[in-house]
Amino acid sequence: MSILTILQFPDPKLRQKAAPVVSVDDSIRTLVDDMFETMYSAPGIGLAAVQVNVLKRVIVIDISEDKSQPKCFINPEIVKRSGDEKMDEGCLSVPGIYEPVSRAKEITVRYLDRDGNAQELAVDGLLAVCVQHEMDHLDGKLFVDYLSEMKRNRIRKKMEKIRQHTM
Ligand code: K2U
Ligand code: ZN
Repeated sequence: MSILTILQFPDPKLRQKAAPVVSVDDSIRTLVDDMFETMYSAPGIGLAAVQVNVLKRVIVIDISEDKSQPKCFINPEIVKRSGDEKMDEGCLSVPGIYEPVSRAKEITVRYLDRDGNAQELAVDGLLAVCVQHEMDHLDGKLFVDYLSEMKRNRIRKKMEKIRQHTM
């Protein structure tokens, strides 16, 4: 297994759109395993393939305290959403920034699991937030896009300054 490099905002590669997975084969399962290892090492509770510069519709999530609930969603689609809830969000591609974002409170998501089986799952709470956050990544959307332009520019400048100092 490998720890992959996580793209950092404002890298334009984070704005790429991922393509559907045609066949859930061993190469996809290796990607999933590498994404879990990368996510746990960050540490984070979610990761989308676009964040590691892979343009496939794959996300991994584990909101448990003890890495006991790994969930992989391939070609995820939200088929039902209800309510709305505001929650502070962070992102491994925008480290150190946490801002409130409104999203659907409950969602039902259809996806393929790591064996290629079709699944449907109704979720709420942090898991629902995370699924929506990661699915945005697959379309090149970041949680900072829900903030004001002024806030987003301030975050962009901060990240660029950090990047210059670490080069
Ligand atoms: O996309 C990512 O970078 C993963 C996020 C998942 C997340 C998004 C929104 C709200 C919570 C989590 C990272 O895990 S952000 C780091 C983090 C870790 C634990 C709890 C909250 C945020
Ligand atoms: Zn993120």
